[in-house]
Amino acid sequence: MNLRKLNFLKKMTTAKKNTKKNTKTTTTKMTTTTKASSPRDFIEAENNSQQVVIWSKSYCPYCKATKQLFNSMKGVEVVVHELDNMKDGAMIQQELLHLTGQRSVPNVFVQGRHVGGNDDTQAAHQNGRLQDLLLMEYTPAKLAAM
Ligand SMILES: N[C@@H](CCC(=O)N[C@@H](CS)C(=O)NCC(=O)O)C(=O)O
Repeated sequence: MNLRKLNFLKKMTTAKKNTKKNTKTTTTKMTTTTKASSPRDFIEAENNSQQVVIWSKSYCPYCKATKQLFNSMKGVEVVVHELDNMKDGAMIQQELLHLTGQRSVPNVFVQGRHVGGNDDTQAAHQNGRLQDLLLMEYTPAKLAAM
């Protein structure tokens, strides 16, 4: 194992410990406008910079269940984009379909990784994958930049 990889694994262990101690409360942000140059840029910027992003619709019961799940988790920062309240919402939904193969909402990303809809997210919570993703300090984008 090379030194870089070893250092990365050490950092990851520390990150896991720190994350467990973290008691930051969950924040939910509603966004109604986009400043990015294209829907795709906006989606990628959000997914790659936030711990959890839920592409949602305000009236959707499946979205509500997903938001409740993340709101029940301490120390997890969640950003919710209600597509039905956004000027570019339809274009963003179309772009999400291109990116993920999924048209329905919620469309959930954790640490830049696509998790899926509400069913997928609840299942990931049950089988532990969601917790693994939430604890992943070093995302693919960060690793590529190392
Ligand atoms: N099985 C899906 C169901 C999601 C679903 O049916 N969402 C509806 C909104 S409640 C949807 O996206 N409909 C199409 C649309 O709004 O464009 C899940 O678990 O996420």
